[in-house]
Amino acid sequence: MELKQIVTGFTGTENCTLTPITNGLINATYLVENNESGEKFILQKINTSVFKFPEIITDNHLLINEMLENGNYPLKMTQPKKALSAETYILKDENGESWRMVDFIEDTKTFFKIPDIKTAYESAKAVGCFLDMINPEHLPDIQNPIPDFINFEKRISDYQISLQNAREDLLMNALAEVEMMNELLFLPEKWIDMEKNNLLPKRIIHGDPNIRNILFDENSSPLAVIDLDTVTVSTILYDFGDMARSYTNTLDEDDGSAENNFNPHIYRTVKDGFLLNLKEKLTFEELENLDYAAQTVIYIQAVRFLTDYLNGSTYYSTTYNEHNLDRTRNQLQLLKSLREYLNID
Ligand code: GN1
Repeated sequence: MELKQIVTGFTGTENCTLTPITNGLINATYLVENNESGEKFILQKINTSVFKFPEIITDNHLLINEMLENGNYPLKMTQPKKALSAETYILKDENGESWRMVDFIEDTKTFFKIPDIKTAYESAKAVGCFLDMINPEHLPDIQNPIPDFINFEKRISDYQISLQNAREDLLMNALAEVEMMNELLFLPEKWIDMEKNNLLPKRIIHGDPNIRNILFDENSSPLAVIDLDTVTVSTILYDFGDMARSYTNTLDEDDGSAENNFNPHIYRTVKDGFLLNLKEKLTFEELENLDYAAQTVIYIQAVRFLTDYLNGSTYYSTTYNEHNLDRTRNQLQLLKSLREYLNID
């Protein structure tokens, strides 16, 4: 019922066909097809327990688009759509849920895993190009959509609180993972120190450049970098690390089977693609710490999944009890394999 009102609020008619799209772990997404005009849109219910101020998302999105439009950006961008009824990009339904719409880019596909080396290179190049174009103009105007999203000190303290409060059975299931977290705690500690000592320049970053957030054409060439919800000001090492984390994984993110799930060729390629536009612009510390960043962002992602598991899985959408534990295992296996490749212990 509410959905019809929302669709009408954006398109002017309730005569639309809605198809759910399962891609992200946070927001609910639908493809909306206007049966009268044939136009297509993407409609999302914003998870407001994560994004407390949804307006920030569209404010940032519009600023990013402005920067891309002013540059020679070779990729497409999505445009937020204003509601017809009000001067706003966010509509609230009668349950207080927040909705936003962006236009739909035709003839695209997405991947959950990188299919081959070429796609890895082109995707990393696309993200590098995106980051190059959105810096540094408007840096002071970008708002932080999720407080402490990239605050690793807070991530670790949240994890420690979850350990103290976890149900006994969940804790017992995760003993091996908790042990590995303890052994590698020095990874985020170094990051926290570098930030405290201002060694990492502040830049506008994407915040979630995983493979699911790139749209490809039929030849698997990147067409658009999407999902600008997490755009914020932080270190660019986060984006490199998250991209490396997502692209090098040979398994689905929730496949916890103990195998080597890291692809070293893709890792080297991702670095090359990422640095193509950015190499001359990054500082010595940034360039020196790419391998370290990849490890640390994987570690933090594992911490986030494990924290959620121990808290009873309230943050990430899950379809079975051990889902977040499998995701944790997948990340820790990836981290172990990356460290083996880098010849560390
Ligand atoms: C979430 O929204 P989605 O599914 O693209 C998460 C990312 C994680 C990712 C792990 C706002 O991304 O930070 O890296 O899951 N987004 C948020 O798959 O927490």
